Amino acid sequence: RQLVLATRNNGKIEEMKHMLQGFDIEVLGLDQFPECPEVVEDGQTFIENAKKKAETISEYLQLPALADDSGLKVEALNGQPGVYSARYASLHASDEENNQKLINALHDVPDGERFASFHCVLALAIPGEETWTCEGTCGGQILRSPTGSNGFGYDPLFFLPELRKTMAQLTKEEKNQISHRGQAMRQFLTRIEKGL
Ligand code: ITT
Repeated sequence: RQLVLATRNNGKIEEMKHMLQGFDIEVLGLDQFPECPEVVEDGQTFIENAKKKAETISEYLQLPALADDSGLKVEALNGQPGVYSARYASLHASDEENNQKLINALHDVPDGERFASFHCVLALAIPGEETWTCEGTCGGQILRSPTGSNGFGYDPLFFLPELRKTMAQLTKEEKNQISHRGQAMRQFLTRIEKGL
């Protein structure tokens, strides 16, 4: 059973591969298919973008493809950056640039009002079949400065009050147990018991 991970984000790839360990699946990456088309993420929702990424890659390679569209919704910013999380500061922004923009945007927001949630939609496209999707979310608060060096993206600013740690202070196992992506991946693993 082959599965292409339809993402170029190394942070996502590491977390997804970790959860696919021990399953009877040959996991392939887009780096093995340099001729694959770039997918333009022009959807207004995580679901639209996840489907588009999975379906484009699956149709092109004629293989099952799993895509992840995810991001951070900040309450005080009316849900921004949302689907624009990867390009919040600019089109090819680094994680550090995006984090700095978020710190600046929330400068005047008091400590009790810094709620945010991570969202992850997974889409599984199989040639000739209807695309399957699922979703995971995880709530927390946005800090004023980064803490921790694990994970990726907004993890160093995302504080989990119950654990009194940021996402970036968790190991990969700990993050997968609670994260938006971990929750979605567990649904995906249940789905593939029915076959790929
Ligand atoms: P692909 O489209 O190739 O998968 P991407 O990085 O462009 O890669 P998205 O459009 O889904 O992916 O953007 C997701 C962004 O949301 C990501 O770049 C991070 O900034 C943020 N993000 C998603 N999951 C995260 C996580 O677990 N921890 C921290 N930040 C996360």
